[in-house]
Amino acid sequence: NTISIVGLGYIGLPTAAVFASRKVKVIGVDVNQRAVDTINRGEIHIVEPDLDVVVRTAVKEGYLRATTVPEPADAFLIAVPTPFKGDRHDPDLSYIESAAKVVAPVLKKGDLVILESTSPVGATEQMAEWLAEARSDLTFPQTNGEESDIRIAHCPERVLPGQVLRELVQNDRIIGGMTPKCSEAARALYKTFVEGECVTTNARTAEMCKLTENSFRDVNIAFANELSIICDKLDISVWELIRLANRHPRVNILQPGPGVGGHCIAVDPWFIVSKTPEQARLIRTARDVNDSKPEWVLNKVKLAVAEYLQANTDKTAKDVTIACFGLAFKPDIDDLRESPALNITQQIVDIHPGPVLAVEPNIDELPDTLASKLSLRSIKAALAAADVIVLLVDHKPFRELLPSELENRKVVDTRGVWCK
Ligand code: SAJ
Repeated sequence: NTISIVGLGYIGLPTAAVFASRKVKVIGVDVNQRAVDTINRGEIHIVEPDLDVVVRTAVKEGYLRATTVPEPADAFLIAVPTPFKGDRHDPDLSYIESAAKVVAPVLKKGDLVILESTSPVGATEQMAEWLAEARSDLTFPQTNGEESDIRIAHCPERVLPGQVLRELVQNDRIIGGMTPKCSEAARALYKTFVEGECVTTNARTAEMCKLTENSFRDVNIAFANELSIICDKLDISVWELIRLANRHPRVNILQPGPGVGGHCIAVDPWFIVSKTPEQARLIRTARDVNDSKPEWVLNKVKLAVAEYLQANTDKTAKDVTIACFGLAFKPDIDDLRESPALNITQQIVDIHPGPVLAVEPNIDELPDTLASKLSLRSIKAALAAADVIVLLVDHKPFRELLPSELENRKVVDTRGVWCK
């Protein structure tokens, strides 16, 4: 059996590598020639612990090969991005559409096509339609049910960045076939490497299940973020409050922060909202609460600068050095994409007339857009220079700092690392 994985990004490449590590022949397909060349050299173009070793071995042993042009295979896994577009945050299915159009010509009777990309409800049916339009010589589940030539399923990924290789194997998997036979075919495929349970359902439920998981997390983080704003008004430590409330056996509040980042939790709830705007009231409000948190933090930083100036009347804003601790979207990773910490730092750079420093122990260089406006410093150098410290990510080295090292600085701690 040969498997083709279309889209070799954060999900597609680890999935390809894990199949290949089980001695399954994998053809990886991506539109990005540089990514394809990198993989064929046995290297990787994304950051994920241990992935480099697995890819190197898979390529060396001949189980994994990448190309920009799809080739025939027995199963196709589509793992392309599904961003949103416009003010209404409507899902953009154009990557799925292109993937379907390039895969269609190489399909043959008996093949299985799986959509792994996080998708709005109905996307799998839509993908099946795009495939059917391109191949009138084959039959598809939406018209031919169990008798169709091609089997189609939605099997959303649910792995945590930073833990992808472990979670791919260990997590339970939701398998949503367009028919029961489609589910069975997909389940047999995933069983090659999934040690968790492969639970079958229909495609629409599988789509909604993935969106629900990430919306659940978003709503819960929004609750924590709203509490932090309420507690600030009422002069209560939100960190202590949550610790205390969580001693109740049925309460488990998440942690407030500077906002919600990453490529999933801040996006997926919109796929529910855009389909059912009248009904998805809480889910929409949670998005708004989390999206407005960076602005609230920015105001806290302005206030800290004002307080510093009140206590140091010989100085002006130009003399105040602000150090931003952490740029990544969550702790102990180097991923800066969709990061509220990065967004806040950029806004501070734009409004503050004095020096702004950044500390990000997980990267060696700043992105080009920031490099001219901001200096990357070590923890020690930033502590020595800073008048105002803004803690944005609870990276391990920051958690290990002693309170005495922060003395005489104004601190805005968005993660409760130092101000407990
Ligand atoms: N965050 C908080 N407070 C918390 C927890 C998280 O502010 O208590 C913030 C983080 O700092 C980060 C954001 O939320 O900015 C998202 O981080 P995360 O660790 O919650 O999730 P992701 O985006 O890395 O991965 C999520 C996971 N989904 C769930 O846990 C339900 C993962 O399992 C999914 O596979 C992934 O989204 C995805 O690809 O959809």
